[in-house]
Amino acid sequence: METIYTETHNLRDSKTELYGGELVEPFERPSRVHYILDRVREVNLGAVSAPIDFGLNPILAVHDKNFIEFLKSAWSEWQTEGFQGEAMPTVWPARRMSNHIPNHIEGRLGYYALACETTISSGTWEAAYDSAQVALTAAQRLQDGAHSIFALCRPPGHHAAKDMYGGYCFINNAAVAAQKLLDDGAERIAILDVDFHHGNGTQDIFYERNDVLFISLHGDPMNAFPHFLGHADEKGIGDGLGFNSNYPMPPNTDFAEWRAALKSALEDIAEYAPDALIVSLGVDTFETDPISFFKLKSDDFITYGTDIAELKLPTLFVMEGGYDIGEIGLNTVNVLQGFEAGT
Ligand code: OKP
Ligand code: ZN
Repeated sequence: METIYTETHNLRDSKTELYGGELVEPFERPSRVHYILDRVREVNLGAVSAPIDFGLNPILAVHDKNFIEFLKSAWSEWQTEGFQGEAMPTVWPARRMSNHIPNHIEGRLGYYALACETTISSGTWEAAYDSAQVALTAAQRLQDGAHSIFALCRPPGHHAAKDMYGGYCFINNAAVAAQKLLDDGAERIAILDVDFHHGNGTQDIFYERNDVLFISLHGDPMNAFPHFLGHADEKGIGDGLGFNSNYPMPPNTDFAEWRAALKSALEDIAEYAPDALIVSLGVDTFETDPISFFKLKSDDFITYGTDIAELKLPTLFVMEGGYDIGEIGLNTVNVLQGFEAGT
């Protein structure tokens, strides 16, 4: 399997994350991808190739233009204010407040953020832009006939909605890739989100549409980030009704229970008969992930990779989360090798 990768991700190197009331070194850090790339090379998974630049239009096909303009200019606006730390919101349009978009950067941060742990700092936009180009290049490979492809995206994307960033995400890489496949002739795309966290951004983008089936397996939002989306009763609206499925699961969910949800999701995908499958691949379901509460073991990642291959669909793996950095390479590449073993 070929991997699409660019070292530009290193430009996303923020120094702070608000966690437990402290500013800590971010869990989502450059070394995550270094460990994954090391493992890709160690097992000779396949070629590692640079992305092609598809420009801004495919990003604007799923994101709000003013939101993208905001992401581009936020860091320089913040610096212009003379602030010394990284950019983070301190105020939100909470219940019963106005939805006018403020002029001041502090107001616009609150308007466009869905969470405040994720700072904007030097290089954030450049890295997020290239992360989307990695996903777009991977989509192009599927269009060119590849059966599977690995988009080693960083920063991740699945929490980014049409006009919201947060949860370490800025541009929704999986959604941008799905929209490219549709715009270039696909009729139906399925997105399977196996990251520990609910893919609220992807759900938001496609919630009223039936040309993308979105299915997410995740920690119950009653107990886990993003806390305000990802319940089982969110089924889509309008044309999208029946094309969104959530499988929230409780603390300490083990692989047997998780795999039962996966099997149900795979049946729904098979019935939908998409032209291609996009897997939002987060390995923060691992038993020792520092911010998550599922109990998957390293070998389980091989097993479910093989399960996914049984669909026999052209498959694009998009990297999302995973924060036990010592094992992130093993667990991620286990999914890809499991998939290849089942192909
Ligand atoms: C991004 B991705 C845990 C706080 C969690 C944000 C998590 C973002 C996860 N106490 N904060 O889905 O892996
Ligand atoms: Zn996650």
